[in-house]
Amino acid sequence: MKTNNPAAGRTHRGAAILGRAGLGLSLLGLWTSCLAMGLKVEPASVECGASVAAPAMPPPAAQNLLPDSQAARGQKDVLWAWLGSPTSRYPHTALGSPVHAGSLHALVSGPSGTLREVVYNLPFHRVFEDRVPRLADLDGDGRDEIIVVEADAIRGAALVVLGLRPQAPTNASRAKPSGQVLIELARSPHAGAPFRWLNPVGVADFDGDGRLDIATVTTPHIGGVLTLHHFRPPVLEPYARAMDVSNHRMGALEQRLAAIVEQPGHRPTVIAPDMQLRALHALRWEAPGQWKELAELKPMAARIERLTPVPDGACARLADGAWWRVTLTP
Ligand SMILES: [Ca+2]
Ligand SMILES: [Ca+2]
Repeated sequence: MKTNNPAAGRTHRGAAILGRAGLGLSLLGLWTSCLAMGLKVEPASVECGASVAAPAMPPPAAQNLLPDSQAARGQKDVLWAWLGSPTSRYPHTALGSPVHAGSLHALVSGPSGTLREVVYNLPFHRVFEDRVPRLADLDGDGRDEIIVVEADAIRGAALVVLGLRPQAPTNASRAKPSGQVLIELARSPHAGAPFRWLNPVGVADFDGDGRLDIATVTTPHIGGVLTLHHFRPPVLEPYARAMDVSNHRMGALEQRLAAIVEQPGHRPTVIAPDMQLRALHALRWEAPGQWKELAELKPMAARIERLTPVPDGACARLADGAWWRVTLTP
């Protein structure tokens, strides 16, 4: 694994000795002596015994829902969010289909308590290359932000954060309540080329500054880079990167292939597969600014097909049909 910290303007000493791909395992070996924690992997029952709620049924308003996508239900200003306007204008099949979303939709409470749909349409050269909008109040203002992967025909994917804001009054609507509109609040750098994609990991305060950050894996099929971003509108600012991480299999619909573990007294840990999806990393961004591999790279018995969070770890479903409980141990 190669790591660096652009925000601190310096490179972890491990990165300096890794000039080419394929040496990540060597570095992990070097770190073994300083490992203080471990990953325990045990056979488990289906879903590791956890009760898993069925995906929420989309609201009746979501008639143009993107096929194979999920609507997200919110508890704050966004009651529902979903991807709509299916289109084949960006023929990339990372998620198993060339059909992507041309619009994002939110269901909100109107001024008189009635439900109102707010629509955000992308220009023709962009789509949402994603299957679920994610809701999180990133800045703690009581309003949810919507996190979604967008793809540009020239520059590839970027992570985008949108939110509801009051609509600016116009001459025609000056006498009426103006309602709300969806606007872009922040975006990450693009992956850099057409059909280069990224897959979100999740939201946590990875650097302990009291503000939520977003983790993604950029280009998870061709050289995945775990990237941590600060939410600093109008940008999602990358501040930490680690190589040899993947959280998606090319062509699969499943996007959940990494877990964030939060334990008292520690910064959050990301458990995620390596590039071959055959072993697990446990990575934490430690003060003053460097990655710590908390455990040796943990080989799994078959390819990892899904990884979901459970207390102190993750639940893995493998390609051979087996389930494994992964626990981050002191
Ligand atoms: Ca917010
Ligand atoms: Ca933070």
